[in-house]
This record gives sequence, C-alpha cells and structure tokens, in this order.
Amino acid sequence: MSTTPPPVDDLGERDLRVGAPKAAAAGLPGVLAGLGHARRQLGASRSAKTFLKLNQPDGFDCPGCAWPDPNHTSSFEFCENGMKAIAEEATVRRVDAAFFARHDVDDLARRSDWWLGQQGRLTEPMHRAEGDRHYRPISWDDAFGVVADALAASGDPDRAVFYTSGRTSNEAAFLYQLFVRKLGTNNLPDCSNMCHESSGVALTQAIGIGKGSVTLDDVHEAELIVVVGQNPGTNHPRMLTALEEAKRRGAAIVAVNPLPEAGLIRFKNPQRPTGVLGRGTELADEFVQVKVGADLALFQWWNRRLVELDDERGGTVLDHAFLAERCEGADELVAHLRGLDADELLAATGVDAGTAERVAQLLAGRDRIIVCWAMGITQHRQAVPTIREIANTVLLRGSIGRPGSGLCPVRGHSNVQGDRTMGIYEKPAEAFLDALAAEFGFAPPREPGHDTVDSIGAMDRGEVDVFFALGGNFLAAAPDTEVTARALGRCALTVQVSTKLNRSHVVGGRASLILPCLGRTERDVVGGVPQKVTVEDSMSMVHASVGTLEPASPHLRSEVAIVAGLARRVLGPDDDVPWEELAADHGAIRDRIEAVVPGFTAFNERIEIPGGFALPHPPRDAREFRTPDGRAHLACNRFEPEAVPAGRLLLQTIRSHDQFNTTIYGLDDRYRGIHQGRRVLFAHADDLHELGFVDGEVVDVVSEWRDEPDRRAERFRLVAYDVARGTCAAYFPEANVLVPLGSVAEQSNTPTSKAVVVRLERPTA
Ligand SMILES: Nc1nc2c(c(=O)[nH]1)N[C@H]1C(S)=C(S)[C@@H](COP(=O)(O)OP(=O)(O)OC[C@H]3O[C@@H](n4cnc5c(=O)[nH]c(N)nc54)[C@H](O)[C@@H]3O)O[C@H]1N2
Ligand SMILES: Nc1nc2c(c(=O)[nH]1)N[C@H]1C(S)=C(S)[C@@H](COP(=O)(O)OP(=O)(O)OC[C@H]3O[C@@H](n4cnc5c(=O)[nH]c(N)nc54)[C@H](O)[C@@H]3O)O[C@H]1N2
Ligand code: SF4
Ligand SMILES: [Mo]
Repeated sequence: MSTTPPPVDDLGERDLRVGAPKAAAAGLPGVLAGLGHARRQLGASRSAKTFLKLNQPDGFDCPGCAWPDPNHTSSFEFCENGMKAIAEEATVRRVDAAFFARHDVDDLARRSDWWLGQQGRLTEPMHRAEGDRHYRPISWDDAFGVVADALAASGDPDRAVFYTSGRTSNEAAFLYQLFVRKLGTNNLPDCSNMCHESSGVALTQAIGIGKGSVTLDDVHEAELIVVVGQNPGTNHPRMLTALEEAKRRGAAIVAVNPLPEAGLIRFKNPQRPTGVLGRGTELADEFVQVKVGADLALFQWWNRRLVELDDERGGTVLDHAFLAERCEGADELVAHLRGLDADELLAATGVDAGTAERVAQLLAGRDRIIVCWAMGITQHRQAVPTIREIANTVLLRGSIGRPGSGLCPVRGHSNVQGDRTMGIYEKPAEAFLDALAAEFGFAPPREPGHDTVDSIGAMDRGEVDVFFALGGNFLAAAPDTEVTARALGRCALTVQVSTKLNRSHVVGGRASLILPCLGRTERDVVGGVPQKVTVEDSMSMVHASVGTLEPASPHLRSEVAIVAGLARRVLGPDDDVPWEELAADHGAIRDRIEAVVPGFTAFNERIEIPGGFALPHPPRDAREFRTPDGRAHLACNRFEPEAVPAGRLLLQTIRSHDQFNTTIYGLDDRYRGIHQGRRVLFAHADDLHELGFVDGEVVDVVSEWRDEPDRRAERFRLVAYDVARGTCAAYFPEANVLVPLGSVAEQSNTPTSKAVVVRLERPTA
C-alpha cells in the first residue's frame, strides 16, 4: 500500500460531524486507527519494520507519553497513540527548501496546526532574515553564526531564553543546560512549567522529592487506584493495561473527573484477542463526577471521613505509628479537618453523598492505595494545595514506601522527567550547581532564571533578544496566544530545533531560524558507531533508546550535535569543555552526567540491562523523607472555590484522541464522538438551555479575566455533553487564546489551562 500526500487545504466548519461518545476505549478500532495513520504516512512495509523496534530493549523508546514500558519483550508493546507518534515522525512526507519557496510565512500563518504538521519532516536548516517573508536555506555553520552574532549583539546572557520540550534526550538536555550556564544564565524554562510543575512543588514540600513514588509493579499490586484528573485512554493508553492487571488481581478503581472518559469506564485490551473483539473490562468501580477545580474540597471531605472512621474503628484507619515516627503536622491536620464543614465541602464538589461515601469506605478499608493524577489537577490555581491534600490522604493511611502504594503523578512527554533530572530548571538546586562547577571548572550563575510564564512577560517587556527552543512549539503550547505571539515578535531572533513544522516557526522574532534534528526513531551514527540516547520515564526508570530508521534527510543533525556545535561557536575555540569529543560519543556525556547527577553510578554499564535501571527515590525505597527536617509533611489547606459569575461557565482545555499536545494527528476524537473538526465546545445540555443556546449552534467563546480586555476565540460548535454542571471543555491549542497569562497556579506559576471563566456569544457576522 502506498502513502498518501499531505492535505492541500484545511477542512471547513461544515465538515465537522458530531456523533455519540464511545463507552469503551481501544479494541479493534484503536488498532485500525493506529495502523491507518502509519500506512498513510509510511507505507505498509516501513510501518511493520518500524513498529517491531518500538519499546524493545534493542530499539527506540516510544516518543509518545512517559508511561513506563513493562520489563519484557512482547513485540506488541505499544498503543494506538504510540503508533500515531511514530507515524508522525517516520512519515515519508518532506518540508524542504522548495516548500518554503512556495509558502511564505504569511501563507503559513493562515494554516491550521494540523495542516502545518501534516506537511512532513523538516529537511535542512532554514533562515528568515529580518524583513524577509520567506525562509531560505542556510548552512549549519552560518546558522550557528547567526545565533552567535545575535547573542553577542545582545551582550547580556540574561537577555536570552532557552526553552526545552520534554522529548529531548538526557544527553542533549545535559549538554544544553551546561552550554546555557556557561553562557551565564539560568533562563531555562521548559514544558514542565506548563505541565507537572505543581506536582514537583507540592511533592517536594510533602515528601522531599518532586517525583512519583510508585513503580509499574506497584500499580499491578495495588488494592485501590484513584485516577484523578487524567484521561489515560487517550493520553497514557497502556496505563489501561496496567489498571486492567490490577483489577484482575482484585483492585478497585476510582475515576475522579468532570467528564466520563471512555478509557476509564471500559477498556478493550488490543493486545489480547478477547480485548480486540469483546466487550472489554469494566475498569472504574466508581466514577466520581467532580466539578472542575473542586478536587481539594473532595479530598478534604475524604480525609475528614478517614478521621471520623478512625474514631469509629478504634484507631485502625489512620497509620498512627507511621505518622508519629515519620511525619510532621498530623495532629494539626486532624484538628483542621474536624473543624471543616463537611456539607459545605461536598456541595462544592457537586458529588452525591452516596458516591463520596463509598469511595471513603474504600480509602479506609484498602491498604495498598495509589493515587494517580495529571493535568486535571496540576493546571488549576489551587493545584499545589490540592496535591498536598492528595498527599495527606496517602500519608494518613501510611500508603507510601511499601508495595502497591504511593503517589503517582503521571508525566506527559516521554523524557520530561529526565530533562529536569539533567538540570533543565530555572531554579537549580545549589548542590546541582556545585557539582556542575566542580566537574567543569566554572562558576555557574546562581540567580534563578525565567520559567515559561515569566519568559513571556520578559519578552513582552522587551527584555529578551534571543529565544531558543530545543524542541516543542512554544507559541501554540503557551497560554494567551496573542500575547505570546506579540512577546516573541519583540525578540531579535527566535530559533527552533525541530523535527516538524509548527506555528512557532511561522510566528516568531524579527528574524528566525529552523534547525532540523533527527527524531528518536532515526539512526544516529557518529564515526561509524550507532549512538544511544537515554530517557527517564514517569516512574524514574532510565533506559536506552537506539534509532533504527534511515534519517529523513542527510542534512539532519542530532540534538546533541546541534547543542555541541552551537556551544563551540558561541563560547569560542578556547572554551575548555571538549564539545567535539562529547558530540562524538554519547557514552562520554553519560560519564559526565554520572559525575554530576546523583543516582547515575555505572551509568554506561547499567543502560545495557534490558529495561534499564531505577533512580533512587528515598520515600519509595526506604520511607525516608529528605525534607529539611527529614520528615514527611502533612498540610492544612484552605479550599477557595473558583468564582464563576452568573451566566458564565468554567472552561477546561483538553486533548483530543488525535493529537499529541500541539501536534494534531487528525481531526477526530473518536471516544467523544467528534469527527473532522476541532472547534467544539462541550457543555451540559441544561446549562446550554439556561444560557439560551442550543446544541449544534456556533458561538464565540469569550474569556474574562480581572479588568483586562476580553479574550475571544471565534466560532466553536456547541456540543451537549455529559460534563459536570457549570463547566465546559474545548481543545488545546485552539482554546489557548482564552487562557490569560496572569492566571496561574499559586507557587508553581503553571497556567490555569483547566480553569478559565468564559461566556458564550452569538457571532456578530
Ligand atoms: N495521545 C496523547 N498522549 C499524550 C498527550 C497528548 O496530547 N496526546 N500529551 C502528553 C502530555 S505532555 C501530558 S501532560 C499528558 C496529559 O494527560 P492528561 O492530563 O490526561 O490530559 P488532558 O487532556 O489535559 O486531560 C485532563 C483530564 O483531566 C480532567 N479534568 C479537567 N479538570 C479537572 C478537575 O478540575 N478535576 C478533575 N478531577 N479532573 C479534571 C479532564 O476532564 C481530562 O480527563 O498526556 C501525555 N500523553
Ligand atoms: N491550554 C492548554 N495549554 C497547554 C496544555 C493544556 O492542557 N491546555 N498542556 C501543556 C502541557 S502539559 C505541555 S507538556 C505543553 C507542551 O508544550 P511543547 O512541549 O512545547 O509542545 P509539543 O506540542 O509537545 O511540541 C511539538 C513539537 O516538537 C517538535 N519535536 C517533536 N519531536 C522532536 C524531537 O525529537 N526533537 C526536537 N528537537 N523537536 C521535536 C516538533 O517540531 C513538534 O512540532 O503544552 C502545555 N499547554
Ligand atoms: S502508552 Fe505512551 S509510551 Fe506507551 S506506547 Fe502508548 S504512547 Fe507510547
Ligand atoms: Mo505535559
């Protein structure tokens, strides 16, 4: 079967079709959808060759999400969305110099994210000079020269910003932060700032480490798994396989979500014959339809019930011994919870008393408890206290640092956790900087740098000259699209290291550069030796990944080679880091990582172990908490409900089944019944009725933030849907224009992408 050419045009509003949502995830339609994407982009034979190497010990790590790979070698260890991620990267379509000659940036700016991404792989460095509307080919040397000149003209390293997206390998990330710190700044924002930053902040306060405490085996062995604010059927599909396994062993599963997401309700495992065709497994034992932004109240209600049940059951519900020995703040928390008004809390959640009570009984009765969460929790104003309250639950029950138990923030990008471990962080720890200084003999900057939101503010104030992105799609991923576009436009130069065309190439600084890199699926042979990279998954497992496919173009360079080449050019011939040697041998970079980052002893040897190795995690390994006083901390939190004025709805922005963040694989969201379009707004039928609108109508969505002018997203089709009352949902990135830059989670500075106050308006024309 041959491949299909890229789309010539965007679909129109009339192509959108809305059907009934699906009750189950995956199964045969999932397998077929994944294969369909692959065939269109790769052809049949390249597809088969590619997928056989996915998630195998001698192949490449899935570039999709950060869910861990099981430690064995079935040749079918991937999911529909992994197949789509691969197809997107391994496509035979190309965006070459002739493409850029045909399309200037004004033409490209009118296209959708889907259209841009579908055009294919970038093939050679391209430069758009100031005043030019076209990208034109440039050599690698000249491209590095453009960046070096811009940095030199700027003269102040703190007037440059270096963004990272979470697909970047450990090796590239480590070299990148070294280069940036040798240049002299900690302006190292990353996608994590918009993602799990709230988890990192809250967990560091509570348990002394910003990472989750469970392994895949723990998930299998749990007796109760609570999945909060997460849609694994779409975003971490193989998590459903793990949940199914836990369920088979007797676990109860509770889904807490304003939306009844297909995968959480019922799952047909495509890796088993009965799962492909049968009715599948009923996954969630309880579906708790919480209001958007009310999880703090819900967990407080549950924790209060745990205290009451402990009274009733003679002190057998709370783990008093663990609390006394290892924790701080338990007495204060118990007193605080007793003082809360239970009815008021429950009313704020919108959850019925019967459901809430059944879950409380599960929390009190089951010992091995895991709570998992993702963006439905982290992208709220009260994200940090909410995660502290989730940690309260787990600590009160002593459900940490023993099998089948723990806290499980489920990460997004395949190496977002590893990038942070490698030092991609605007607020690096002193110990990390000390180790870097000792290994490389320089004085790294100590002042904290800009995170993502602060970077946009600084650019907008004219305080940034050069914006450099190692992967990602900053413009489309960031909040407040128009503000971010204006901010980027104030930079003299914006640079994107990318595999695929995206909006950040089209709307950038006064001049811009595209530096095309190898993807993870592709062979990277240096001096005749195939190079490995390493990644760290959501459960702190580090393992190697080796690309096997022929590169999309002979002009591509690896991210490591790009960073090293740029560092040499910018820092000059006298810089004493052996950039060329490091670029020539990834093993040598790993030796340096071993010297700087704790937990990487015998790094090069241990990546030869099939499945890799686990990084240390003191709470998980030994119930040790490396907080300043060496104890885990419970917290007394105060729930502040979002103020939603009458006639307004609380909007959350979510992913469809056919996208990876800003990469739009296709225009369907099968599980939610949406086909051939993305400009939809899911809202409750009763709310639509009350607001005077009908299902199927097209509206403008207008967001309101303090006394700032309204932000408007035009022409969204209303879809009556089973969402919690008073709330609505639309897709990211189309809805990002509505997310105010100033609306952020307290302490973590993460945009509140899941809580935007909006009103609906009939379009004027
Ligand atoms: N196929 C695919 N896989 C992906 C991605 C992708 O785009 N596509 N993205 C990757 C990345 S970077 C990330 S971070 C993850 C994201 O994974 P998720 O966090 O699952 O992604 P979202 O689509 O943002 O879904 C958020 C979920 O939270 C729910 N929610 C929203 N608000 C609330 C709330 O107030 N309370 C509760 N309890 N629930 C709420 C929503 O209804 C939705 O089910 O997925 C990763 N994997
Ligand atoms: N409204 C709203 N906004 C959100 C979110 C939300 O839920 N709602 N979610 C937030 C979250 S959780 C995240 S993580 C961010 C994501 O923000 P980003 O990580 O910045 O965005 P991505 O869409 O993942 O980046 C896709 C681009 O990465 C490039 N790319 C792909 N593979 C590679 C590679 O191997 N190397 C290099 N160098 N480049 C590569 C391609 O050019 C592709 O176009 O968005 C955030 N924004
Ligand atoms: S669950 Fe995530 S990492 Fe695993 S195959 Fe699917 S997309 Fe890839
Ligand atoms: Mo993410």
